[in-house]
Amino acid sequence: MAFDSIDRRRFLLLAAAPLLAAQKAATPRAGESMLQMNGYAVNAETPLALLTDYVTPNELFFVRSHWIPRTPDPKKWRLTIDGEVERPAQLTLSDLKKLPRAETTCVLQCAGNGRGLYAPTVPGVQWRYGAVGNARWSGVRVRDVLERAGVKTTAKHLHVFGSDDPPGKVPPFQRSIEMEKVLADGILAFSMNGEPLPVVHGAPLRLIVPGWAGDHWMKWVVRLSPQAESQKGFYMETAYRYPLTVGAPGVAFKPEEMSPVTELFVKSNITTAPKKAKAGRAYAIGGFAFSGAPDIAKVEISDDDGATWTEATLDPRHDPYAWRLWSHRWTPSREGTARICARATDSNGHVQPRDAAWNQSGYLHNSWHFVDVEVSA
Ligand SMILES: Nc1nc2c(c(=O)[nH]1)N[C@H]1C(S)=C(S)[C@@H](COP(=O)(O)O)O[C@H]1N2
Ligand SMILES: [Mo]
Repeated sequence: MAFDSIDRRRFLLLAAAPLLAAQKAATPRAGESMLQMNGYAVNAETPLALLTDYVTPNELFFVRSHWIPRTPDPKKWRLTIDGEVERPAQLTLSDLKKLPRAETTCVLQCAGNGRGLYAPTVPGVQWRYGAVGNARWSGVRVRDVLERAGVKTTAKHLHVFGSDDPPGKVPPFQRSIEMEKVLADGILAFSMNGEPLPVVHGAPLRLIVPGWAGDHWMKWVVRLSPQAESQKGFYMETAYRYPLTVGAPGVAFKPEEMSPVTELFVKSNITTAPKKAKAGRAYAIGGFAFSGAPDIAKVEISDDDGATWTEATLDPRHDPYAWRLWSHRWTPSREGTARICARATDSNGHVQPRDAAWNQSGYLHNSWHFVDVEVSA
């Protein structure tokens, strides 16, 4: 799409304008008080038409925060390491920067991306397509930080704490992640796309978990605590769980019939397609595909509801767990409404399903993405 970066910024500002107006209108008069409905979190998704770059620019990257971030003061900020370690520590950012640098380009997708597309409707932020982006994250390996503290073999789960502080009795966003995954792939990032990590994305330090859903990617990290058991609480035992078996739409499972959301499901979206076309002419179609597997094997396009498929061309740029851009020259054959759809297959052989399995929290939506084009003679 032909947006330059100034247009993109303006676009986002315009998108935020109704929010600001609503805040103004809600200014309480003397004697009145507001009811706090949530933590005034900022949640913003990116329009699909802007997700055409291999690396999503920082100012276009979606934001999902449960509560008002209580942003750490970078001067006073310390990373506390305690729990199952020989040498508990308090590290400054410059201590961390003395460790070997680690960098990865990979997808961050909110587990709830696409929740708004499920029927029956599921409560929660009604994300459609854009709670996803691909960025170059740079920092230090979790493994290096924990080995320096002498992590014990008794530790099986890394408890991760951010500095955000929910109001009243609302449960804190506290999580843990299997030691095996976080030691293999986890990065503590202080830089995003070559710039210091922006505050909304977790400055001074956030966790990167390549291939896994966004709820594991703790922002504003202040404490890491390796433990024998997983963390308890609402965000481990109730939220971010996915059914062990496919259920009927609209029917809820019990928490013990579900397990934590981890790896992303294989998925592709169309970001570029004409709105109108003429039969017999060729048009550029494009999009991205990603998965919880490190690579995308192929992306196929259909304009006959999946009866026949043609392979799209994969862009040469790729990194493990990054998204893969794809493009395709599509020639509509007859007039009328054409419905184009894309289907991705990953390096583990998982094929994107026609319909995502309905689940009560609306996680990991990955149905085929259909786009309509009006074709004239
Ligand atoms: N401390 C903290 N970390 C957090 C969250 C949060 O609310 N608090 N939200 C998580 C969720 S659900 C997602 S999808 C990602 C979103 O990261 P982003 O805002 O940088 O896109 O951050 C994760 N890390
Ligand atoms: Mo999320």
